Amino acid sequence: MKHHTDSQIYRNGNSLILAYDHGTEHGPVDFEPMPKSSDPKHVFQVGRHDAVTAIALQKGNAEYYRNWEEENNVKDGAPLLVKLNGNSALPKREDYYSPKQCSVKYALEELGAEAVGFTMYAGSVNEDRMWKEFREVQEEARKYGVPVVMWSYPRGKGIEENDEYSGQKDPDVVAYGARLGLELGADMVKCKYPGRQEDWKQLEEAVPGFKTVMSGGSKRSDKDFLRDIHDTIEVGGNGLAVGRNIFQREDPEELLDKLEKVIFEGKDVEEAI
Ligand code: FBP
Repeated sequence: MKHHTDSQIYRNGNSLILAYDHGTEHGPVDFEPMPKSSDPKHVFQVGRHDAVTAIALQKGNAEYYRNWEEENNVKDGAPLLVKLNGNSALPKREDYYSPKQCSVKYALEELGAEAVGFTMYAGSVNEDRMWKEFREVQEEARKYGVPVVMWSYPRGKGIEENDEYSGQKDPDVVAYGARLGLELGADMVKCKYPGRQEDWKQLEEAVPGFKTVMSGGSKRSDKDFLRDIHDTIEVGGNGLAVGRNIFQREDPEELLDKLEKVIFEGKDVEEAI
């Protein structure tokens, strides 16, 4: 069974996934720096930029997205990636867990998704349960022939209580998370950037030829952000899945223009800026 590399979520082999599931994961607090970003229609509109190869939404927003497209006769909206699981910042849990609230069938048949996404918290006491849920998602997605993107975020007691690791951004942990994506049957992994190019190189060496994208993280300057994404691509990365660094900007299109040059046109930071 081959990996899905011919989907609309790729352009020249790379991807820029606009993630907009923060209202679930972090709450409305993420929209405070740019209040217009709490309106999904604003972010859907941003997703029409040519650089965006997918928009990642929770089920409710995905329904809203399809209605928005229909009502406004939008034909060039970003391909839809439905995030099948997710968790809020509200509960006090024994350890990390991301429950599933959308089936592959619903995402594909009702929402017409072009891809699906799943968060995996390896290292949590809930890892076994999440593996089982991922297995079901992955096998179901294969029947429909759509790519599965794993938000591979190892965290929880297994990481925190292991003295060999310095936390969830430890390069060994991040590389391990990427490898799990490959071995559990994802088509692409989205991983946190540990902070140095050599760390991403280590990750790439753990998954030769496998699709990897950097997870955006909190907002930083255009230059710093472009530098990070450039450095990952230079050592084999395939792009970006980004939320706050886009929708927390007054003019996201400006940064998307620059990202397009770095991610899809192989430009240097200085050429892109
Ligand atoms: P950002 O670019 O804003 O970091 O978004 C990427 C993302 O994976 C989102 O899809 C998700 O909402 C968020 O980060 C989760 O981050 P965390 O679990 O580290 O709080």
